[in-house]
Amino acid sequence: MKKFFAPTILVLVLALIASGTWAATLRINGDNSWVGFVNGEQVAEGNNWQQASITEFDMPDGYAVIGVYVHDAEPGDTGRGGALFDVILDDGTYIPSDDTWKADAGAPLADRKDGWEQPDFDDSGWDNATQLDQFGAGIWGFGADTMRQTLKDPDSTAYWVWAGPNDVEDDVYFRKTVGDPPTTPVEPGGKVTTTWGALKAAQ
Ligand SMILES: [Ca+2]
Repeated sequence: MKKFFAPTILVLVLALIASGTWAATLRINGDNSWVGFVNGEQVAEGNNWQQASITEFDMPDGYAVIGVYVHDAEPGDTGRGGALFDVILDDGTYIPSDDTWKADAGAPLADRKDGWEQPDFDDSGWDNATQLDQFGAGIWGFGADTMRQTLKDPDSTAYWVWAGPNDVEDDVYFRKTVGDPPTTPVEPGGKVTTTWGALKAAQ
């Protein structure tokens, strides 16, 4: 009897942890470069628009505040900026970049100090994102085959987005709360566990 006790407790504990912990994946492509945040913590970056950064993270509180910054390297109308990203929750819920995300343009990331990426930041003054072509279409469509090498399982059905016309602003910020936030606001607690964090710790 005794030898079954420890494994049984272990299974029960693991089941409890699993039931209270959501996992999710954040995938970002940006033209030309980007930085991704979960609950105010940097979790991703990239500068090859055809190769998504892919970050897995835990949501111990069942929700998370996602922040995405994208920089267009060509000033003003000399180049068009674009951001394409999605969040996939572990129940299969697919949250694409589209015009339901909040968007704001401003100073480059290094000069922006208003805490825009923090969970408690008030983005009520931001507009909704400008929704451009869906993945696979439009001016970035020619790169879709290469992009699918990283954007698979599931295939992206997100939309390219920006803040305002995408030949004006070059530094654009996006925010959205994903998952199931509590009805009474509570800061998402704990440190975000991500593949990015593991990679940084190993360096
Ligand atoms: Ca530009």
